[in-house]
Amino acid sequence: MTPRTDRIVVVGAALLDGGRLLAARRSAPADLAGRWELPGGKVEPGERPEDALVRELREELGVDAEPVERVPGQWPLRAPYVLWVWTARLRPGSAVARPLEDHDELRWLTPAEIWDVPWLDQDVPAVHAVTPYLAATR
Ligand code: DCM
Repeated sequence: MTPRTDRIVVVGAALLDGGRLLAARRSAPADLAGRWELPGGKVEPGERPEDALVRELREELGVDAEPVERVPGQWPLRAPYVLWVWTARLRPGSAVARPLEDHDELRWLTPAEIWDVPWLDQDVPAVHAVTPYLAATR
């Protein structure tokens, strides 16, 4: 048997607005429900990760967003998934973010509030990596 070395990239957005970070509470699946994440999802075969990010934010939050920069690092999720994160911002005229598919609540967190929500365990290191970017967008 050949060892499985391929990974499937899950993109996550550090969506920033006015120095706040958007956190999304998952409503499904049951083992993740109630925990908070950087919204995003799986990159489809042949899809650019940045395009997947824009698509996922449109599907999940109803917003028109643009990726700004890749946050260095990658964080293992349940195999074979690995999380890559981009900072992102709302395009002018975008709709207001609202939970549509996999989430039941959203919060725009100030730097002081970042750790007020129970993030998914696997998102915690990514959220740490994102915190320096909050000050930069104020
Ligand atoms: N996932 C995660 N953290 C994120 C985004 C996604 O742990 N910030 C996980 C949840 C799913 C998988 O990645 O197991 C695919 O995400 P989705 O179901 O949103 O496509």
